[in-house]
Amino acid sequence: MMMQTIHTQRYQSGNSATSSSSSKKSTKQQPSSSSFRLCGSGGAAALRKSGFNGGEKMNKRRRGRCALMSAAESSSEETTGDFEAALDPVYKNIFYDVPVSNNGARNRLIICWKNIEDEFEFKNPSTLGGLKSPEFLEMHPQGKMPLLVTKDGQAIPESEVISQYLCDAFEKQGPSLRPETLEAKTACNLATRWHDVYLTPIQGCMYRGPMSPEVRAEQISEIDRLLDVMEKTVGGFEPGPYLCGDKPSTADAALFPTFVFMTHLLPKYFGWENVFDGRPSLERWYKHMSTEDACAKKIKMEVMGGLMAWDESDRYEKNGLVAAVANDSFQWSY
Ligand SMILES: N[C@@H](CCC(=O)N[C@@H](CS)C(=O)NCC(=O)O)C(=O)O
Repeated sequence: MMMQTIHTQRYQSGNSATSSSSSKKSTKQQPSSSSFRLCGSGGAAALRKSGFNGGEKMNKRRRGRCALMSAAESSSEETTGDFEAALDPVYKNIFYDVPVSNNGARNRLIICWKNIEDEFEFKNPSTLGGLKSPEFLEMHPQGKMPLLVTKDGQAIPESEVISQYLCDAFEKQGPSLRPETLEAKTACNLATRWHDVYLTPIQGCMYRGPMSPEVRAEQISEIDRLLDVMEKTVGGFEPGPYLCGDKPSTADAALFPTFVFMTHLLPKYFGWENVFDGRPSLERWYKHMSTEDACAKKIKMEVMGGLMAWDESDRYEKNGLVAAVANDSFQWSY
């Protein structure tokens, strides 16, 4: 989706430094070797520009972190411990996103379920010059949101990777968000996979343009097919109330914000009245999330704020969506 600039209060629009009220030391987070690191000059500049505690404190922190990492790579645990102790613990994790972003919303839902909001500063990617700025690209080579920069200076792109990181780094806080049985785990992984690999790459057909009417209609039809696939995947876990049993999981987090998009945009712009028709498990689940789960309700409001701002703009006239759907030689509702 295109970046937009709706802000809730939690999102910082400037480069303000992290508040020192965050100084309580929390769950220790160790960087893994496979992700993007910020010890190169570009990454450090990005951190400085992002307001990741600019100035001397930040430099001290960065020197400490980079020294820590090179020490950890080449030396003993003892040395690593010394550097760790020297670090100033006032920093928060920074989460780059905007409220309407469904991919980021899955992470915000997990942050809410785990009640760890104080550990994060929420920032609009525009505070780093935007998704395609060199500073942002240094940390997220695909130039997309969300992006998590941990207080240790580890940049973590990709929402599902961030979800799994949150579950591990904050394992002891709140629900585990990982189903207990093998069957439920597999179903949840599969539902997430259907969503991430097949649904989100085409979700733009519900709100983006320009796009040929043929492609848009084909992708709307594919959404219909994928809804059946997902219904079948989670159908055995009645009565839920979550997708794969009685507790929420990372799959609920992954799917829910995209369902907020579908249940708003498909009836309103495509005349597809009920996306749950013939999909009772998904219907029951979505109703529970929207009405009973306090965190899901909150995240829905954040996403809806962005969608309603799109409604109020002339976005869909301008991008050709309205004209495409007026052409009834294509099928738009199922
Ligand atoms: N696979 C990525 C998808 C990220 C993605 O497409 N994010 C959208 C916002 S929800 C975005 O950044 N769009 C702007 C763009 O692609 O330029 C993830 O799960 O994080």
